[in-house]
Amino acid sequence: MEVVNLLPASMVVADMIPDDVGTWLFRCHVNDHISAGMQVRYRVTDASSPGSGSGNSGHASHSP
Ligand SMILES: [Cu+2]
Repeated sequence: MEVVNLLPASMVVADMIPDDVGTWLFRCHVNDHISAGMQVRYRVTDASSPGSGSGNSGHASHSP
């Protein structure tokens, strides 16, 4: 599942298990929300690879 639909004033908790390393984008698909900053990049690293332990992470929330 790549997209979760939310109605105004609703929320969902979604667990994500990455299947590839890299920098990924997490964002809302509502243009006004994107303009307001509701998007974040996050980095998935290979925990078994030396020196890859500290990647960027982000936190985003959705509100009406
Ligand atoms: Cu939004």
